[in-house]
Amino acid sequence: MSVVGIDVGFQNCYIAVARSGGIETIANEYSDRCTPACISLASKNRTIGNAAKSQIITNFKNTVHGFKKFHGRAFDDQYVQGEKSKLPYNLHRLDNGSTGIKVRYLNEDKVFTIEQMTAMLLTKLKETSEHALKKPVVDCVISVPSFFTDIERRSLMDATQIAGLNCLRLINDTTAVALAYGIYKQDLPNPEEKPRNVVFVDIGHLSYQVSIASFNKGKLKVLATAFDPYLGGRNFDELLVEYFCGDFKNRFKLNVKDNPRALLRLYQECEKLKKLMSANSSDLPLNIECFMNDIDVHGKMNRAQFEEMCAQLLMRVEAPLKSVMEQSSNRDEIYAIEVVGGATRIPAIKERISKFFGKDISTTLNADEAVARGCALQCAILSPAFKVREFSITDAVPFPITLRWKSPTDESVGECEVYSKNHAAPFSKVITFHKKEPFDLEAFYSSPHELPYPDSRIGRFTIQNVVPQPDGDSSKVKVKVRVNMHGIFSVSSASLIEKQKGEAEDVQMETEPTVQNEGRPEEQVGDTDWQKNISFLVMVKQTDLCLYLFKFLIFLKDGDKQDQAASSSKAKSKVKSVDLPIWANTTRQLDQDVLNNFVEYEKKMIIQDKLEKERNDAKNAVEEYVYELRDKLCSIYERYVTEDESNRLTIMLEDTENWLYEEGEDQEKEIYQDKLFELKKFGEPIEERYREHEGRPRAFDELGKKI
Ligand code: ATP
Ligand code: K
Ligand code: MG
Repeated sequence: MSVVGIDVGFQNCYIAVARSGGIETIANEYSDRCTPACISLASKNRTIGNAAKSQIITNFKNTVHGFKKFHGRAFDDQYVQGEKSKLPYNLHRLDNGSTGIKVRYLNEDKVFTIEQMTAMLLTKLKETSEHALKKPVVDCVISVPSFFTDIERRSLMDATQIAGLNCLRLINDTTAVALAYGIYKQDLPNPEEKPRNVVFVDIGHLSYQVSIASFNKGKLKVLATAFDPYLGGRNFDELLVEYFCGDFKNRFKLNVKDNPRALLRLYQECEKLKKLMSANSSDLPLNIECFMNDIDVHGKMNRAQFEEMCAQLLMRVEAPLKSVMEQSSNRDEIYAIEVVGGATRIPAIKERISKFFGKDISTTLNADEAVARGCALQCAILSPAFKVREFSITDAVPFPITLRWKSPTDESVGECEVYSKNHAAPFSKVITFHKKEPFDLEAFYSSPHELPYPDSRIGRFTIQNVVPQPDGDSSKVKVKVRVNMHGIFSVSSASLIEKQKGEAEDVQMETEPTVQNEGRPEEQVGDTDWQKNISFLVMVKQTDLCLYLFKFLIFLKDGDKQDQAASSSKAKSKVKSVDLPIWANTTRQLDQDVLNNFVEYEKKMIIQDKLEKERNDAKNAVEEYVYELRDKLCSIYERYVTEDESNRLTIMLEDTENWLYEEGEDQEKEIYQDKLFELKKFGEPIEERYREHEGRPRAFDELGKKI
């Protein structure tokens, strides 16, 4: 099994793999460890990563980037609509209302879903890791912003499936960083000692995330997270672009915003300038030749000016820090503040963070690669094939989750917050209901004001086949809910407890039920140790009408908690449990057949890219052979060809060259292969003669030496 960690950034992706030597960040075919999150579609193929990035300006309508945050979003979503006007490519409303991307591909108009776009990117990253590891890559761990909601996570999981990856865990960016920080630390406090609290800050191109985690030997626990989903490096680029658009309008009378190509170029130059300003506080130039209407433009900026310009943005650095501290312990107990992410290189950002804590920040982690490394470490931990130091990771639920239930026959409604904010995750709970008929459970995020997503619904789950007991009493129905390894909520199983004669009223420890899910089967990784330790708590709740008494038990299954009650009752009671089917309707998840089609289509595109590459290689081989033979004919082969032969061949080479520019420009692979074969029929005998002659004196010399 492969051990691969992938950081899918808004702008930059990184891959880390486990090899015998340890965790290693790997480079792509351009010897670049960063693969841009960029895809360019064309008439014969698609290019992904660095090659696509170089198409941003030339093929701007079909070069897609900056789409990560569209995952799980409706076309009408405010964020999507806000981005739409800024993007050089077209967005499109899909039939189900979600966001699609419209491009020209294989000479046709084509709309791709966001899942498909991310899958393309993942295909590229998969290939890069396969090349490095020299074996197929399927298993991996992928990073995700900690504030991604259920829908966004499900959408990203769909993308991994389209790319043929088996994502063992979607791990939160800052949790991956915490793992990369903690796993090698030799001096962490012992389990019984006071933990070490560390703040992790990651500011990327789009988003700003912060978390606080506590460490003891062999474990980390995320205490709290906070974020500004729309504060990152690109906000700073945008301000610079705004400034220079105004500047160029005044001084050169140019309307940059009317010209997409010029605007994209300006973005690139402003980003470069921003990076330079991080290292240099003096005046720096911004020059672009032939910018628009054949005009060369030039401008300048220095750090002080830049910081003044960005005052509003810089003010936003504090809020997430404040939030994360308010949610957890006080600030004297912070051992270190570790910062990663490209935008934390901006000196003013570092200053703000440091000032907030009254403490120097530390940059011991690789700002670009820490997330990917953490992902690879998590993958190694999950992999049976790899031996890693024992390290347990407890993440936190970012937004509280509530369950609401309704009975179809009576009017009774009840609800319960099953996961509070910062509740440990992954985590399962079992809720026991007393019911006579099937019922619905509705899951939703219960504090919409803090949700960086417009819809608080998670899904509706119908517990089917519920029947009364033979004596007409309500049946005891146990429903297991879960926030899984990916931070995704699900009602994972339900069972009906049948009364037997002589039943004790005690609660049973349930056997692991089989899940009948109308959606996709979930992953089967980890959390088995929960079954060992169970504790429970009983809650009683009355409906408004006081007609029904709902009794439900919540079992908190937690590795940290001990339970005697459940296990001791097991021996006494005689009950039979029947698994119940669950009909799950989670919002905006791809249907299985749609997903299957995407899987097939992705495979087709991979083959198409491969064929196109082979075709191009075959064409290049002809071209190279023409140049090589022509070159040799008037140098090393000269002595071995007659004038007549040489003339004939020269004409042939010239014809081939012309052909390559005309009708041979765009042919099938086989045509190029035939062409090369034809040329070689003439070229190779000459090559042979040359070798024979060249070889002779040397062979003679060798013979001489031996004698
Ligand atoms: P996100 O985490 O939001 O999904 P990402 O992971 O793709 O995005 P990073 O690679 O962490 O983002 O950071 C990219 C950002 O960092 C860009 O805005 C880039 O311009 C900025 N950046 C990189 N180096 C520097 C630097 N030296 N000075 C200022 N900004 C920098
Ligand atoms: K990144
Ligand atoms: Mg990032």
